[in-house]
Amino acid sequence: MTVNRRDFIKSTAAAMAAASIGVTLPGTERKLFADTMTWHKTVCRYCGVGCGIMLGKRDNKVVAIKGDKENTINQGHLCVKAFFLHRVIYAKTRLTQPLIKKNGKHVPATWDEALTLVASKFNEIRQTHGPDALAFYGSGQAETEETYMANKLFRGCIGTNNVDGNPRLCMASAVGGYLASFGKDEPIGTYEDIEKTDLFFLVGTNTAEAHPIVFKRLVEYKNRNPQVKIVIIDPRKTPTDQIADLHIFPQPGYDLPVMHAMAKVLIDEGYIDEDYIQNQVAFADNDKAITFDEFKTFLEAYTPEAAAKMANVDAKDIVKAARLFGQAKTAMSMWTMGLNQRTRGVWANNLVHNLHLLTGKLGVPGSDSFSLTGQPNACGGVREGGGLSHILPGHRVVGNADHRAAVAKVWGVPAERIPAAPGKHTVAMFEALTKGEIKGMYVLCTNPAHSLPNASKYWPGMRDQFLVVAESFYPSATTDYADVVLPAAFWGEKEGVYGCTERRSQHMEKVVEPMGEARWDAFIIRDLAIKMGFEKEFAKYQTAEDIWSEYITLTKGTDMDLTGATYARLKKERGLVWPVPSEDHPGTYKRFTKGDPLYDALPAEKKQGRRMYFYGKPDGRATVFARPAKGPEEPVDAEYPFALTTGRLLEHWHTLTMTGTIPELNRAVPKAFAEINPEDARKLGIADHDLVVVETRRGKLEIPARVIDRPMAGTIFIPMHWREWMVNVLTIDAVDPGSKEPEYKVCAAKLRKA
Ligand SMILES: Nc1nc2c(c(=O)[nH]1)N[C@H]1C(S)=C(S)[C@@H](COP(=O)(O)OP(=O)(O)OC[C@H]3O[C@@H](n4cnc5c(=O)[nH]c(N)nc54)[C@H](O)[C@@H]3O)O[C@H]1N2
Ligand SMILES: Nc1nc2c(c(=O)[nH]1)N[C@H]1C(S)=C(S)[C@@H](COP(=O)(O)OP(=O)(O)OC[C@H]3O[C@@H](n4cnc5c(=O)[nH]c(N)nc54)[C@H](O)[C@@H]3O)O[C@H]1N2
Ligand code: SF4
Ligand SMILES: [Mo]
Repeated sequence: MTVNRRDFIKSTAAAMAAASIGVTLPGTERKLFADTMTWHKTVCRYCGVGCGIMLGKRDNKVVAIKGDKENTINQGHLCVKAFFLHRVIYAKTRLTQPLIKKNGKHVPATWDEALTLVASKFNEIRQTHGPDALAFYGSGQAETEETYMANKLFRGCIGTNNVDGNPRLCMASAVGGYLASFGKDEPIGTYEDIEKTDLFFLVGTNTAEAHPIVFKRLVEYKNRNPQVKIVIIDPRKTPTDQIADLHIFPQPGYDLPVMHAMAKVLIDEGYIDEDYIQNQVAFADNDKAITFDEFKTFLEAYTPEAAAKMANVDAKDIVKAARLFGQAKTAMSMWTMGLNQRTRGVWANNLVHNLHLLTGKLGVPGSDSFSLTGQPNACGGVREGGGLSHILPGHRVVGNADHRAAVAKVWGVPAERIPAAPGKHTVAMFEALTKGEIKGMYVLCTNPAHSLPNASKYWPGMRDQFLVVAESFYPSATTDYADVVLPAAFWGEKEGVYGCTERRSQHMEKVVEPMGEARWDAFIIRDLAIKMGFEKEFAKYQTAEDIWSEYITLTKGTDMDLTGATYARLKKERGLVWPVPSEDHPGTYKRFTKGDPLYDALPAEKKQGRRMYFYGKPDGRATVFARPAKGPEEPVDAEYPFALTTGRLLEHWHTLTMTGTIPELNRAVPKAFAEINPEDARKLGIADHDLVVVETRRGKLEIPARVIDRPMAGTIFIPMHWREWMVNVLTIDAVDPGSKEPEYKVCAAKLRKA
């Protein structure tokens, strides 16, 4: 069967309202083998939406896939990538044996040879250069159990906080935003709010292509309730745009003033909730407290007219957006990389939270400031599991001695082993690798040679230092540089837990044995640890449940209490939304308010007059921030007059090691392109499909043009997926000073016909 992109779109349009997003209907499972097939419950391998999947097995082979109808998130639906996911298990590019680089070439090795080599190299580096000469670079696609094992080995045994991962490239600004505004990471509400809201505020998210099942729920809800409004702020027209009541197109990197101006209109026109503000909100400049009046004074610079000039938009639209937000009884904001991947990503997050705090549209059904998560376990494994250089499992921080002691105790290691200072964040880690300060690195479930910003700058470090890559597929941009490649069991071949956007942890069943000699990442790390001499600390882990059960003891009594989310329950239920402090607890829909066990346990005097208490803040008040409206690190200029932005397409996943193995998806979108606005194309004499050269201060890329009215004039969009057209030779590696997240979403470029 050949399916092209148009067929996809047409066939699904016939099936449902979410026309262009390729969502399958429940019940479209294969009837073939129905009699001898067994179905197994798991979670989608791809995005942070966290859809439930059933895998059909016959003769120890996965032969079918369908959405899990009992799962509340997707209710049986799947998007197009997921529909082909089971076939990725059997891709020809699966890596089935360990490889060691000899004379510049990868040659097969036994597990014992490979792990002995890694253990001796890591021990030698540790002894000669100290623990900080080693690093672990992980992933929001790894299971919680896998990240937990790596964390224990690197921090608790080797003794370095050089533990970071690709959520730094993705969710770090959202973490920073939640911590600063509300005092605790992760959203307050859940997907349940979608069908209860009056207004969606979508900022810097191409929901239709990147979170299709969320988009589908939004579309269906709006179809049933046409009065529901959708406001978008995004410099690009995307399929998400189809459902917008209002779309504001700011210059990439210049939307902060738009949100300030919206706040100003909300205040000036009386849409704010005085009572809410008085009882649960504080105001601050960057680091010092200010009064509400001082905040109003700050906003004087952001009249709609002034903001419109800064962002190059229409002032009337800003006023309209603010009024829609103000008039709606409830509002739900969603955003993703358009805000996070910016040198002021944390501030951008704060400004969305500001709108909710000023209007009291928070902590009630239908209202939330709800960050969409990119990867399937960025929340679970990394934000909750402590997979960034400054955090520890259970929403703990490295800088806190009690937190270190609590973790060390459960790990059975001396508390002093975990250093008090945070390790290196991603970009700094790869800089240190390139300078030779880090001499050995373990990469798990991510492809940094392709996905890092300004990637080519970091290739020499990967090439010259001792690089170990655990991978399910071969080759990849990163395995090319690896001294040792370890074949990892893929999704479906291993058990574990993923935690998605809405604080929900879900169990994935192991359905089939791994291909060839591939092994589960968590056990690879366990066996490496044992070979490095940490038998006492690691020999006890025999099952996935052993690891999870230990991990959840570290969440007891924290804001993300998972004590009640035992394997026994997770195997039966469709996930649990923390806090879930006991085995009979149903999970928590809204945080910081009635029904949240931490709120309910507060003394009455603290809750007096307050419907929300932000217990992560000393005074229980959330913060509205007066953040200056800073633009991008590299503004356009006469020499580099175009804003280059990068991102995703519906059919493909990141670096194509998975979706690139599916012919149907490749046929739908076979190669990369640079989206160029027709007005720019005309001026430069560029026609559709012409080869063009896009050049930045860091590199040059020859790529086919796609002349289309999607990016606004002056902006170029290039998808991130293809190695042959690697856009990260162009992107800038400047990071947000707070979150250390890189600014993938905007840099300055020039453009010409090739
Ligand atoms: N199909 C598919 N889905 C995915 C993924 C995938 O690879 N493929 N990856 C997953 C992951 S890890 C992630 S992080 C998410 C990402 O999900 P999204 O963030 O939704 O996707 P992107 O395409 O990276 O960028 C989103 C939008 O940001 C806009 N943008 C750029 N600059 C600005 C700006 O200055 N201001 C505003 N307001 N918007 C701006 C872009 O125009 C783009 O439409 O997707 C997840 N889902
Ligand atoms: N230009 C540009 N660059 C970007 C972004 C952007 O918007 N623009 N977005 C950034 C963001 S948000 C993200 S999240 C990153 C994503 O970037 P990466 O994480 O580098 O991309 P993936 O292709 O998802 O890499 C996952 C790797 O893990 C392998 N793998 C799959 N399953 C397993 C497994 O079970 N075990 C092991 N050991 N390996 C496995 C896959 O084959 C693949 O090589 O990219 C970032 N880079
Ligand atoms: S929306 Fe995300 S989680 Fe759901 S099926 Fe698609 S890729 Fe998987
Ligand atoms: Mo991401």
